[in-house]
Amino acid sequence: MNILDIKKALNAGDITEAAKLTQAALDGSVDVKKILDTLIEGMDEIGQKFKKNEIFIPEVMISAKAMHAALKILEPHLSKSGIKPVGKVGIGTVKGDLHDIGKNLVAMMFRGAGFEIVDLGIDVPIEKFIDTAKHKDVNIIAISSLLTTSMGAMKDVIGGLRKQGLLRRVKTMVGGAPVTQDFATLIGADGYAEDASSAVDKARELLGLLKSKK
Ligand code: B12
Repeated sequence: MNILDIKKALNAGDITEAAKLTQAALDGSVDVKKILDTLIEGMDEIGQKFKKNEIFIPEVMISAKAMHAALKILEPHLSKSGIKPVGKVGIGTVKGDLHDIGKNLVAMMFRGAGFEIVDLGIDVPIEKFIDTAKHKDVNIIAISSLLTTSMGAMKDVIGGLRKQGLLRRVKTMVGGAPVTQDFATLIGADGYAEDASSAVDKARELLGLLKSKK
């Protein structure tokens, strides 16, 4: 088999094929890290296409599902081979807000880029974000808001994290349709991104995995 076919399966959103090819690569003794890198590259390409409006949410969702199917097969081998996730992100939609499509998309792209995700769900109380930062060993707390009425709670989450001294070791990211860079700066968030693939770039930048584009 050609390992690049895995990328094609991701692009086509072919869940069965992505899983089958990942298993075939493992059976053919292809290095686990190489398989993972190929998958991540594939998902990055999908993220770029999404950014350029060449593909849309349904395609990204289905490709992300194919990625999940491949990662599920790879997961036990990854832990055996000692490859560490590139970072750990606690993500949730802020208190008062039930929108989760964008948040899920961001979480999927993070997973695709090799991050471990703690998905806190929707309508997440401030204390739950703080608890996650305290006890779950995350590098980033990512907060989503789709309502102008729930945006203020993002500030409270960041304020709560600051009060507890957690901002020394945890970075914060905010996003969602009504959120802007100006708002993010105003509430003291470390990062803002307008879409899921930029969110991955920003997280890499915050963790020093990518040089700042500034
Ligand atoms: C789908 C939807 C719903 C669904 C949600 C289903 C679900 N499971 O999510 C339902 C029907 C439940 C719903 C309910 C409501 N909704 Co609604 N909803 C929408 C709608 C149409 C689409 C949102 C969406 O999923 N977009 C697609 C995703 C992919 O985009 P996204 O969320 O923006 O995410 C991207 C980026 O923002 C970013 N991002 C998102 N999160 C994060 C986080 C981080 C850390 C980062 C870096 C980036 C990032 O990356 C994502 C991917 O690229 C929007 C309209 C719109 N155009 O936004 C209204 C909208 C958000 N809703 C609105 C309203 C008013 C409501 C209700 C109050 C309606 C009502 N009267 O009951 C309720 C509120 C319920 C609640 N308490 O939350 C308003 C908000 C207005 C405002 N300014 O506050 C909007 C804008 C519609 C409108 N024009 O009036 N809604």
